[in-house]
Amino acid sequence: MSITIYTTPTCPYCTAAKILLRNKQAGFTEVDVSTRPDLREEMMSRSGRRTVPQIFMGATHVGGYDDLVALDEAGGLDALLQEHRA
Ligand SMILES: N[C@@H](CCC(=O)N[C@@H](CS)C(=O)NCC(=O)O)C(=O)O
Repeated sequence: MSITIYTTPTCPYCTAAKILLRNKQAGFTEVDVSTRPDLREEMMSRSGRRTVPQIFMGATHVGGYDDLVALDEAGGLDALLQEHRA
């Protein structure tokens, strides 16, 4: 199961989310939706949201950066990452 993060290059929340994941040594696939309306559509259809970032762990939708931080603060992120480590 892999981690996917939909991003755009200019989005500070995307940068912050990637830093948090990297700090936890979590590998991820980045999908830049800035020039790909089809992939933005895929992101919106999978997440029901239009903002970036949108983070998925396998099929599980974590949400955006705020959701990632909230999950971490609640103690749930490390366990989820453990499940999705390659
Ligand atoms: N609370 C969200 C904020 C995300 C957000 O505002 N992203 C901006 C780019 S940095 C965005 O997608 N703006 C476009 C829009 O609001 O439609 C999160 O933590 O992920």
